[in-house]
Amino acid sequence: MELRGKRVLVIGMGRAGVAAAKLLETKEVRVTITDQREKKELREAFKGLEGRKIGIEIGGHPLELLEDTELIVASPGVSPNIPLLKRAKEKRIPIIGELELASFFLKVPIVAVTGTNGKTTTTTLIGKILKKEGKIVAVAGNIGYPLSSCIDKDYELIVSEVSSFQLERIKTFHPFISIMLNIAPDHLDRYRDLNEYIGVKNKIFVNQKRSDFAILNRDDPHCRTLSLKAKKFFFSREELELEEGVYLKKEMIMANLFGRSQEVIPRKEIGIKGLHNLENALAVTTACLILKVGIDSIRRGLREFKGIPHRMEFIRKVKGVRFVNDSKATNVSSVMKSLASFPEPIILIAGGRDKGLDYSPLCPLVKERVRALVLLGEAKEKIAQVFFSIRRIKMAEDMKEAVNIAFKLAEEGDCVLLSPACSSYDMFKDFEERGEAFKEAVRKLK
Ligand code: UMA
Ligand code: ADP
Repeated sequence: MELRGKRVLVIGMGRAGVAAAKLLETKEVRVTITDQREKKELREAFKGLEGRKIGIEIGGHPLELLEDTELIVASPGVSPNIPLLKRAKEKRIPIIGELELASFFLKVPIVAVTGTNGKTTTTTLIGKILKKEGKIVAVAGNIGYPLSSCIDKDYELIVSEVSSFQLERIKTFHPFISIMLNIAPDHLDRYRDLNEYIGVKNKIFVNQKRSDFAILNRDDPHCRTLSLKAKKFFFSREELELEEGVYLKKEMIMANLFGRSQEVIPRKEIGIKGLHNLENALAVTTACLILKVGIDSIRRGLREFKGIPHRMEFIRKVKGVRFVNDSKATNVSSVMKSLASFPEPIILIAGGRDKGLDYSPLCPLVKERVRALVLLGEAKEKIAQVFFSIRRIKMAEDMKEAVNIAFKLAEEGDCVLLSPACSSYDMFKDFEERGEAFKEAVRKLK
């Protein structure tokens, strides 16, 4: 799309919006950026835009902004239901996302990673292995480094974490390799129902051609049945042998790709632990083999990578009680994986902003593994309703109180686990700030 000289409106002055506006300005576009927040909350954004020829409208999104706008770039966190976007739709002004904008200018192959859980872990590990192999690779997207910041740099390849919010607004975005890790209910405060969420996730494949690849989780009912144009490779931790794909056979990761069968690494040598991380490791192996990475680099990467903070992160042991920070578990499905990963009785700290999810699938695991729940945030009453008849529940006002209560409830040999099943935006800037608050409170325990 020729954008030079066009009038483009960017909505949202967070990481994605600022990167998009800067990219557009360098491409000689007449760009305005708008945010609902006030100046004092947008210091970082203003700093990022300093010295640029970019119009700025803050404290709301007046409809007049649409008057001569020819294209809108909306940040992922901006709901399609805000009045400005509804009006723009009526006026048939094209609306795209920052990911789509970046893809107009990207000339290098993209490995795109989506799914409900495991995106950041998988994206990060693929990036690390490719770097080990000497590739000049950007690790970008929903992981926090917008794709718009990758343009006109010397990258040979981009590994991008891709969210449903980003996929919602693509038209031409075209990955060479797409990875779908799994599907479980999430973001049902944004989507009508699970089907709408799945439809958006599937958009990752729509522009792929026969010469592209799709890496799919064979053990996930949704991924198993996808019919695609791209060449499909499955990974599986449940099937003993795949005619084509990467799988677990008697504790050994096996790869059967491009007519070659080989042992990759014994499962126990993988640095990231838990069944869910095994799935991530299988997806990573598949992607790296498609990209012709040497088997030694793959093995080294799988061994050395120990995971990322805020995902089942061990903090410390106090009086025989283990403390684990899983602040990034922002949906029910990821909490299920965490609960299943710990052999010892758990004191579960959960709650935050509800995403329209049903918490009842957690009941069997809560019954089996959880000694007591400590709840906080906007969703605490909703969650308490689900579990009050099966487990002891305590309410907390803030993270410090939650940690103190959990410690009191714990017995020697227990695990206190922060795994919220909710987003963090009711009490914190993001899941990282929530995880840090947990760690701080744990550090202060005597
Ligand atoms: N805003 C408005 N009007 C609105 C709504 C928001 O002006 O109606 C403004 C806010 O005041 C704020 C800005 O928009 O200033 C925030 O935009 P944003 O929420 O899109 O956040 P960014 O900082 O641009 O970060 C986004 C992604 N955020 C979301 O999808 C919510 C980041 O993913 C991503 O790393 C970043 O772009 C770079 O690509 C975060 C995330 O939580 C990690 N993602 C969700 C998830 O993983 O579950 C999808
Ligand atoms: P995402 O970027 O998709 O949110 P992360 O790698 O950040 O994924 O992990 C988020 C949460 O999901 C963590 O709590 C982690 O323990 C859990 N998780 C990671 N990988 C998987 C997976 N493959 N299946 C289910 N849960 C997972």
